[in-house]
Amino acid sequence: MGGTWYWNRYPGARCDSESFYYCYSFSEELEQEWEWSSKYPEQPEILRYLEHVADRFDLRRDITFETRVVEARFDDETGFWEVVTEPGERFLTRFLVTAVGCLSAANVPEIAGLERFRGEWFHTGAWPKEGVDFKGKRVGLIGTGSTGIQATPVIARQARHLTVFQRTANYSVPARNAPLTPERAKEIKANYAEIHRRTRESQAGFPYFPVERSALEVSEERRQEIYEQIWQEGGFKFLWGTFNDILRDREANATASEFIRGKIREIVKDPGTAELLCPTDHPYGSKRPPIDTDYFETYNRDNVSLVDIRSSPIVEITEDGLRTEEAEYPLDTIVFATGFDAMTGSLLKIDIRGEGGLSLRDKWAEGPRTYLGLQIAGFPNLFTITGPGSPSVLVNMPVAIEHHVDWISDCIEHMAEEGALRIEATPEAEDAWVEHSNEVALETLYYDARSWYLGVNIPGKPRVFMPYAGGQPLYREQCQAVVDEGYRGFELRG
Ligand code: NA7
Repeated sequence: MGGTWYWNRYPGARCDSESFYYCYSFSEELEQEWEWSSKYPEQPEILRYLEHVADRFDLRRDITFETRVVEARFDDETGFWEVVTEPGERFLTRFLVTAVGCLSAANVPEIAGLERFRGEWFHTGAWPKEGVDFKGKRVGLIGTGSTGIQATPVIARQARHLTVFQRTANYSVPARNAPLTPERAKEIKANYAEIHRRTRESQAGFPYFPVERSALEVSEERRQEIYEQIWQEGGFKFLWGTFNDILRDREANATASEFIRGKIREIVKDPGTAELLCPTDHPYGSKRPPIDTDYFETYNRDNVSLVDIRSSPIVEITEDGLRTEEAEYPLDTIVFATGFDAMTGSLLKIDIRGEGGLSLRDKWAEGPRTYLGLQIAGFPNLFTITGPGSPSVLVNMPVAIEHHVDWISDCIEHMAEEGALRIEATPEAEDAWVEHSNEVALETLYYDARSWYLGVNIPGKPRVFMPYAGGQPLYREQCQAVVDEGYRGFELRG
């Protein structure tokens, strides 16, 4: 139970969206009875919330655990999907809805020698339930994405020594986590309807009021004041609540990127380490922006060192540690915070076959193609919750998920009313959506980074910008227009 929040139980795992809007909005009772402890809850608390939801709505009886789906085949004649699980059990279903997660297929890089390592190694996205004891250990951590940035300070406090292997320096903004005071919790509970409304109407699913100002229209002094104020507040607001062109205009972005680099140089005492930690090869926000608790501060500890594997790449893992081109690092434990085969990885692990035996792996060989991120031409009655081509990972996830769940449920209900048994995106609608998605992505700075949004982190994966970058309002408007025009772009058959 809990998906992402079941598997990612690495030290420091917590949500980067605030608890009161990283939650479900479908039940007022649930909102009122659940008590969040803090602004950014830790993984165990989110998992407890998801378990509570399952119990409260009596969902467990409808869930089969410990069941890996390996195949799904559409039968042209009967119009049913046949779903096959690992032990070979078969299920027939009219509709197949995938909710396999955008960031669930762990990426353990192929580094020579891992099999002969005598210590222990772990991927953060498949963390052992019993936890890992770092006490007295020399730990190596590979990866400085959101996960590595959350895990570093916590592991550093436990380990004898922590060596962070960094390929790309990353921007990060302090989370400023704090307990939710009873007054704040009360205020939130009194305003949930408004909070949810704002999350649905905003660009990225956060309840902040939209900012209309450009970073380039204010004076240098005012700009610094705004950055400083929101840096002190902390969180994603630095991207969405400072200026409206940080993700669209290189010059505007440069002011935010430089502000963060200035903060890194202020925080990190050793100038050489500070320079290594300063990102210079991509604009802030063009990769998923992490938020942190004491990440940069951690490099001031005596038991933490940073190794630049961009200038001196990892060559191999030995029996006793890790060797780069320049040096060898003896280690007891290696932590891979190396991310995921994002957006398509979990779907393509399943052998999905549509009409005429068409394989999804073949169809997506050059990158994912969908209509609205909800359906794939050639795969009738298959719906993909937060599929590629939808805002998904660019939006606060529960908001994106609930939108899709509602859209899909309404669609199936509409079909029942109409007596339709089959719905399928037309190839023309899919082509137009892919074209539109590419156009809106080109208006942003997302192509300026080597990110998992583009699949660059996985060797051999096609370089395609996978989420929909047009923002929630435009996306929701189009999903609604499609429905209003009688499911335009879909073919419905009796
Ligand atoms: P990310 O954001 O994909 O970060 C993975 C990190 O691991 C990143 O710093 C990578 O460097 C690094 N990496 C990946 N492969 C290698 C190899 N082979 N060698 C060295 N370093 C490597 O994953 P996260 O788990 O941090 O975050 C994923 C999302 O989950 C997050 O954005 C939230 O939405 C939740 P790179 O930058 O590619 O040079």
